[in-house]
Amino acid sequence: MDKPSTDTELDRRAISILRENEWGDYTLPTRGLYPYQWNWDSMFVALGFSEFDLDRAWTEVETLFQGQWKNGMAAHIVFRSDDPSYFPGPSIWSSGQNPPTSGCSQPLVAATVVRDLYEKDREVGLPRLQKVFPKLLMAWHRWFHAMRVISGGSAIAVTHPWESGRDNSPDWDEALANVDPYGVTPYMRRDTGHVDPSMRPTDEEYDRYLKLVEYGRETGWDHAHITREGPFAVADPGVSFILMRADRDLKELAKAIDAQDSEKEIDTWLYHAEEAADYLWSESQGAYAARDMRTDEHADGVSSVAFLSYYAGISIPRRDAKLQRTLRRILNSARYSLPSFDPEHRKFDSKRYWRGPIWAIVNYIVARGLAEYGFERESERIRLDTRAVIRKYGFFEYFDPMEGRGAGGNQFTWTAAI
Ligand code: 9WN
Repeated sequence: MDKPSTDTELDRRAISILRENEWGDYTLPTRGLYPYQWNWDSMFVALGFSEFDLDRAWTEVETLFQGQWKNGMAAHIVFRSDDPSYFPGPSIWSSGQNPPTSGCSQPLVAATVVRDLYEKDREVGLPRLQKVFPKLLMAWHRWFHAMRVISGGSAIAVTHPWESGRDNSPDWDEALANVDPYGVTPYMRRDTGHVDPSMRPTDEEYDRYLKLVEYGRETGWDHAHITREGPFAVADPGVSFILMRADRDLKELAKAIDAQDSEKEIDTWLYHAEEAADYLWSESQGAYAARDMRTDEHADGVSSVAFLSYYAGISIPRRDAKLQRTLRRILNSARYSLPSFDPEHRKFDSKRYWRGPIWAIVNYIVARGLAEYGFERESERIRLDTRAVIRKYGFFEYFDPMEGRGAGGNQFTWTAAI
């Protein structure tokens, strides 16, 4: 691929990747590797489109909700066809939905993006906001707060690593080790036919991912049951902080359309935000860390999503001093920021997916939160490093934080969107 050398060229190339990956009213994460609509990918894509085609941006949001379940969940993948180049496809998930979807959700960046689109042009945005608001609020946010909370607690669980969007993060290692893969139906991976296997999750992880899908399917996708009783439930700083931010943005949207009852309901969710953050805080690591809800054990390493607390609107001075020290240590230990996992940890792997590589979308939201709290230097460093690796290597799915090199899929939509 041509390597763009100026920002204008970089922007032009980014726009053409968004256009090339359009698939009618929605956009593929990249051709070949991911032939369907993915939930949070689409929302970042909408943000990218909003820079030059606001109408198309709203359409991207609207199509995601075609895959919304009656119980409110916006699924993590919407399958409008059955493409043999991706596994697991619609028949494995067997969701019983039309269009077919996967059986879990993904980080809820939607309300934040919808607010951004609305703020770009309120007149154009109002009728579209009014239509999408009940789906977002009445349904999806409420689904998370009802179905992914274990009664008596405030923490938000993910019940499949795919729901976190950070599939093979070390954050799941201990909890995943407790998922017994015995008897998983034999299958053939497709991802490793597109991408170097050393950059992807291992077969042992895949067996467990599939076992969790089989478990969900056997319950008839009873989400409350899966959260309460299933083999995997981990409180994730990523999903939790992104949801907190989305709740705050949803509240502003409720004000914009004068939905007072909704505002009150959102307040009841926000009331538990600090408590949910408390559950994630690990004093020994000086950071927010994933926590297994079956054992109450914290993951023993720091992921980049730990620093999304600012984006979430959570700032607790006695913790923030420590969190900033941890952030500085991590920034100093990689040539390019922000590694998805602590480079000084024994589990760090600079090339393997969510165990070290840089992801432009996470960089964007972490940097946005840091800037909002006045950490301009750190935020700017993350922004410039993101641009530097893209400029040097191209619009890859993720990047090696030590060498900067791109990895995974290329011509990647969300990287172009950012
Ligand atoms: C499983 C599409 C998706 C992203 C996820 C990323 C990866 C899928 C996979 O690709 O996950 O959902 O098959 O590897 O981890 O965040 O949404 O880009």
